[in-house]
Amino acid sequence: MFRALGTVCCLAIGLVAVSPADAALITVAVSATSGPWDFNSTLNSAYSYGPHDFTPPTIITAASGFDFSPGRQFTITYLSGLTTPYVFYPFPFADGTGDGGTYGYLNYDASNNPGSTFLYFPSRYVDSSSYPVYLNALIGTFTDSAGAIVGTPFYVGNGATVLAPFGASQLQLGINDDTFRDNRGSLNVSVQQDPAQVPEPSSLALFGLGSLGAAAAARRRRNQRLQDAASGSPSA
Ligand SMILES: [Ca+2]
Repeated sequence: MFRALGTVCCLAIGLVAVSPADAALITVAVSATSGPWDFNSTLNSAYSYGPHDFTPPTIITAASGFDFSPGRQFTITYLSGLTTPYVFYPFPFADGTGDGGTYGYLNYDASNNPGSTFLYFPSRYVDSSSYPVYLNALIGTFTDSAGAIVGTPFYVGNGATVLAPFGASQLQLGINDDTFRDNRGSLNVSVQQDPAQVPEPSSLALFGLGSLGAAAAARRRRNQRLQDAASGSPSA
């Protein structure tokens, strides 16, 4: 009977589906004046860009329900909004391509090139396989809780799917520019994370019950063998 109970419980464990936790999804605004990360002599000192006139990045943390464990996936999607790299100039979209309007040199290939300030853009530190990365494109990076870059900053543009590197505790978003104080506008961006597959409490309970059943069956068989040995009966 105990053996049968253990078998039933073990079968039940196999039949209980894992249940997803709630998906994390938020919509955030990224200001045209936001740099994707801060830097100074002690923070991200190897990742400087422009004359440092940006406002703080948009920061997404675990407080919004996201899991920054290594390898967890984040999907970043441009929803709406426009920015300008100069006050009166045409409006680029999140990929920096602009509206193709009056000032045709929007789509400026910032990539690994210096700007009019002779200083570089955040795109200098993005994997070059993403080039060209245009002026005012949306850029992201994972950081630790102090804002120190973890892994490699990445191009987002109209959307990107990225994996959290080891040591990450937040995701930061900003704009690819050198001089930020003359920028206008903002982008609306969604950040989504598919739920991790975690066992339901009921399956955990069944697992415990199954273990108890199996242990009881083993104990009963052991006791039976001891009794059989004491009585001289052959053991099964
Ligand atoms: Ca600018």
